[in-house]
Amino acid sequence: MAGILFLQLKTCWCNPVWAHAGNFLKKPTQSNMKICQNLKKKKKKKKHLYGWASFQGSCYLLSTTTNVWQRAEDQCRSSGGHLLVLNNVEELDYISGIVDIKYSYWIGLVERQHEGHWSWVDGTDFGSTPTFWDQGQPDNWDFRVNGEDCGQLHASGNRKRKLWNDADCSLGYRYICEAKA
Ligand SMILES: [Ca+2]
Ligand SMILES: [Ca+2]
Ligand SMILES: [Ca+2]
Repeated sequence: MAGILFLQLKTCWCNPVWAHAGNFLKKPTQSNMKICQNLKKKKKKKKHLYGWASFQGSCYLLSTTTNVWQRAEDQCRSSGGHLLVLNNVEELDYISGIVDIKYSYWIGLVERQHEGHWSWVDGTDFGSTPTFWDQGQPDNWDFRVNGEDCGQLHASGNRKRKLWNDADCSLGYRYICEAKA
């Protein structure tokens, strides 16, 4: 078990593609720094190792820039991942603890065919995962010309479990990528 965790950390902290785009949330531990430096066989700038989050076999990357939903998903794909897929409440609570609460973040939730037909970008059966819509959501707010067909974690005023909102896919928000460790 310890061996598996070790491998996950190594992958998460050292993948340069993800690290470059990272949000520098927390400093790596001394041991992680050592692992990375040994792996790379050369000294890396510290900032390239920051911003990594690892949980239950996944690596997460929180963007610091905004993008429309599809571009956000494309960015995640080009880094070997996809927008965040929330498989269980533990994952949501973990993410809720590391996001900047004042921002909304795109996740891998999208209504593709018709209203009410939500799906996860990685093919996970939407019906198999718990839902956490914020109060009154999804409302497909018709003030927006395009409707609201993309899912996000809703900004909030205090640190608690983040809830979901449907939003206009053509608006720019921060986003969260997920990749297998
Ligand atoms: Ca997941
Ligand atoms: Ca909608
Ligand atoms: Ca909404």
